[in-house]
Amino acid sequence: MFSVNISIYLIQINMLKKFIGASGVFIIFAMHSCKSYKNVIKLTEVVDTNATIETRNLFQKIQNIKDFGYAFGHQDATSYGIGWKNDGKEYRSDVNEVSGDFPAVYGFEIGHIELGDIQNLDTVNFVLMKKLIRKAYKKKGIITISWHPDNPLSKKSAWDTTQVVKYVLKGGAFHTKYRGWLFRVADFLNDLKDKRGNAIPVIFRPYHEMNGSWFWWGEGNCSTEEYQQLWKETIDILSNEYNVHNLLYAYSVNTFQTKDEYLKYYPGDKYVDILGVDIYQHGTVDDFVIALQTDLNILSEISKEKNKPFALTEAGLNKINIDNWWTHILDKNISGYDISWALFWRNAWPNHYFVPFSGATSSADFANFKKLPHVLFLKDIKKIR
Ligand code: BMA
Repeated sequence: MFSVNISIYLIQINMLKKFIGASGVFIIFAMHSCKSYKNVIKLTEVVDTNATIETRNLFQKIQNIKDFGYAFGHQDATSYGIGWKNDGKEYRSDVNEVSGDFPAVYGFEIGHIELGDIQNLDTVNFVLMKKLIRKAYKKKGIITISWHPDNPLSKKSAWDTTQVVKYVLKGGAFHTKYRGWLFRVADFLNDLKDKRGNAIPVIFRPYHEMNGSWFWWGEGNCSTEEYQQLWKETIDILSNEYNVHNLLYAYSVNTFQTKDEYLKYYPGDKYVDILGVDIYQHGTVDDFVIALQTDLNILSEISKEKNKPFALTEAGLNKINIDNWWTHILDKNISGYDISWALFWRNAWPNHYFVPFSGATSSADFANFKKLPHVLFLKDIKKIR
């Protein structure tokens, strides 16, 4: 109830601004005389102090979602699926074909935008991606973007672990090059506009799984201080220099054992909006369940301490070869936590998919999973503000 009031309040401020033009003095005066102003600011405080109203509203919505359940997300949901690839004319999703509704959360990946390429590292054309982002947003979906930038030194992929972070930082030999990369990222993000020309709010999730050693920004390939500096400089450059104000920032750790491990690379409360964790079932069900319980218990605690929402920012079991995985393994072990969403990885090839397609094992269970009242698909989150 309180959050609804806040949204209305912010909309009123916006309307007032439009009505009285640039005269902020009146607003400040009015605010000072209003006791709840401090609360409004506190609750809608996000990393970017100049974040747009839509971005702040998204943050509020993410916090409200958990009161209803958790939102279901899929990476590249509308870009391709098993046996099809979006040619720009269709709007489909394996999720919709199996369950009768589209995901609530849409993951997109901008790896190779930094190179000025026309398509991302997974061959999704960037013009098409923008179109799909606009469409998902128009339908009231939530957009999250990951970024697997190439190694700036070796020019190989994000998985090339040649040490480079220290050279990318301010004063380093590759800093100018890195700024050029961020310029392209900013250009892409600033071009995400709705019909009215307002920037589409996005949950940006760069430099994820840093506690693993497979990316150039990962464990053992840079120091914790270098990682934190990379994170801060990236945000500062995007927001303060390249005027990107439509982002919430998600810090996303690979499955971990302890609170200390989770916070080892944490760049600070002022630089993180959402706490994330990536957990896949690579081995047995028992191992997966233990990982979910360990990590989500710790994250619940950190989330409360820091007053920040948390999410399962990547998850899945490749090929989902267990009939009742969705209802009996996944949902049973995550529905008791206050996560805002769970995003499942991409349906890339017949041996690399994380959501069932028509006829795949677990399709029937997925349809039942979708029907659970606390599992929120697109039609369900439309109602949440
Ligand atoms: C990985 C795999 C890769 C892909 C990368 C970025 O998990 O799916 O094939 O290139 O994510 O999307």
